[in-house]
Amino acid sequence: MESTRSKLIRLLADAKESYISGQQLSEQLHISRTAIWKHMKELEKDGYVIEAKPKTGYRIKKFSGNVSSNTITWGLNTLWIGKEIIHKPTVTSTQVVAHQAARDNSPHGTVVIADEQSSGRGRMERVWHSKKGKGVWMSIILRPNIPPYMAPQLTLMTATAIAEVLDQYDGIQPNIKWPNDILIQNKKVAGILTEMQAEQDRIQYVVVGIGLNVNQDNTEIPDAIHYRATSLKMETEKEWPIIELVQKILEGLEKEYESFLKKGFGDVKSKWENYGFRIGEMISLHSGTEKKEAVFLGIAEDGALLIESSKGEAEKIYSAEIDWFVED
Ligand code: BTX
Repeated sequence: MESTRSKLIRLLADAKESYISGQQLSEQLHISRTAIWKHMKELEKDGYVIEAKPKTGYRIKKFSGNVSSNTITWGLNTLWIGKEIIHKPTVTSTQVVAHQAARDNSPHGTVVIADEQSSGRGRMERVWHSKKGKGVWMSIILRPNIPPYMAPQLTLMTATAIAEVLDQYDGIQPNIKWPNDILIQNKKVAGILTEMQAEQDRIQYVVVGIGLNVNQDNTEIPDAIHYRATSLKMETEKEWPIIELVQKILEGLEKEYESFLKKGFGDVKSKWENYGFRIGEMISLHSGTEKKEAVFLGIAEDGALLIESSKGEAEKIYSAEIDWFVED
């Protein structure tokens, strides 16, 4: 159900430059004019600029670009993801906060989001640079009723959902580099880190961390990763709306998750393969001292990487260093 606050924003947004009277708003939202006025004050606290003209009405002069649990909630069209949002200006890592929240029984779909991370992390304790106000740095708590061995499929599902969101925008053609990097023009724009707390045959919870570079300029990407990282702004030379991106990612993720539970991984697999980086091309793999080159065929039903073996058959690869012909 759309909240009164979301409806209010929608009515103001639909009116564009014109004013809507307090009377009209109160009739449409079935609340008093004093209540309308209180809602306007709350909107201002969250960064909206509202103009109130006596005897005429209200209009929005500027939408809020400030990330807060309110600004994400208003206009968020989901059933269960993001019904609880924990927003912090600065954290060490949203993963750390989300693990604690999960241990404290935060519900399935809880979102932890920060403006800045001082120790954002990638896989294998690598660093994830998370500049203040320049990207989406968030973690989502999931409590799926699936066996632990299927958890890696959630990473592939998340990557697919993000690629599909980015694909909606003009001028952006995302790829997914197995298993979980989102690339634009061969450079990493987003990463996903899935961490799980499980017993042998039961998942207690999963924390899916998403880092998406949005509004960094060239100079705001550290030198060491300059040649292999990018942001949406660097690709398009314009500022991007972080709140809208967060909302679209959460909405896309909810849809993908529901479909994954109902229909299984097959659907995710084919969507993932639509974006798969270098599918059909030669890649080179190293495992221990063994090194081989093979054609990358796609992903298997269980999420493993599929290559063409020397006998011409499909072979599953679960762990190997892969040289994608771009720096990893
Ligand atoms: P990864 O291990 O695949 O990628 C980490 C590597 O990516 C680093 O070693 C570095 O080379 C490069 N890198 C670091 N920062 C960036 C960046 N901002 N853009 C592009 N490349 C970068 C990928 O790990 C998973 C990242 C998940 C990040 C999210 S943010 C919210 C959540 N909280 C948290 O601490 N991590 C997750």
